Amino acid sequence: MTLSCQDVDFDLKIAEFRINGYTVFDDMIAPEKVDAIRAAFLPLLANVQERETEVHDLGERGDPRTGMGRLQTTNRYTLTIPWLAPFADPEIYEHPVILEFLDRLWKPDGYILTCYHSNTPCHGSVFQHWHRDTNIGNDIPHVGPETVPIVGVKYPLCDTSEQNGSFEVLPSTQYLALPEYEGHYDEILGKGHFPSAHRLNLNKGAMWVQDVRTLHRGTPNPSPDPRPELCLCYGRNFWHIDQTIKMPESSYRALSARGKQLLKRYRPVVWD
Ligand SMILES: O=C(O)CCC(=O)C(=O)O
Ligand SMILES: [Fe+2]
Repeated sequence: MTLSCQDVDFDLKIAEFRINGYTVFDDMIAPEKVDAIRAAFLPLLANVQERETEVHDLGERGDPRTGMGRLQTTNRYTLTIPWLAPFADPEIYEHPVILEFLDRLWKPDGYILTCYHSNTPCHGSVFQHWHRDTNIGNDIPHVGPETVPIVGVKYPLCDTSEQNGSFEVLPSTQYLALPEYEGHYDEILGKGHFPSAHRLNLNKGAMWVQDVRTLHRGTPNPSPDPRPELCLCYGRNFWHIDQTIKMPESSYRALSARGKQLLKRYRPVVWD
């Protein structure tokens, strides 16, 4: 059985999110569904791995249906996820628990879906730099807005642990906005005592919500298998982000009313 809204103390989850800068929901997606998504994802990853042998600044390349992505750092890939089955599943992007959480964090219908991508450390990957997924500390120095306007809703396609490169987070750093620290966290965290650094060891089927400001890093994956995690980005209507989900107009027309509202800023493409 997967989690439903009646099982969740949303006030508590909002408090976790506001205090820690992320919150985890277990048992959100049936394991068989995650396995089917993993099976469809691995060939896309293999194509990107074969083509993208060097780290470069040219952005992601390729067709999302067969593998659009790039080598981000040593043995670590980012891919755009195609808006197609089994990835584009309303049981996931319209998950009632996620939408209820976002409705309470922001307001109902006050946000849209802006991107669908993935992060995958493979065998031999190394630590990323400590970073945020936004430049807010530099763009708006000394100001930590109370409510972040964009979040990543992520789900791993396997259990994650120290053995396969689980995500590492420094909780409660989402309000820290001192420009003189930005770009220097590796040095500071490497030298000092920061015992709150925490590995997000997740169960397959979990989904979690990340405040994009919270400091974090990817970690080495010493295992033979890739550790994929897919990320749906949700943002408030007023927040500009230079990313859109692409799909044919016919796919958009087939969405539910809520799906149409969430994806209203999609970019139409012709997929023969
Ligand atoms: O998924 C991970 O291990 C971390 C990826 C990440 O934080 C990023 O690429 O921005
Ligand atoms: Fe990141």
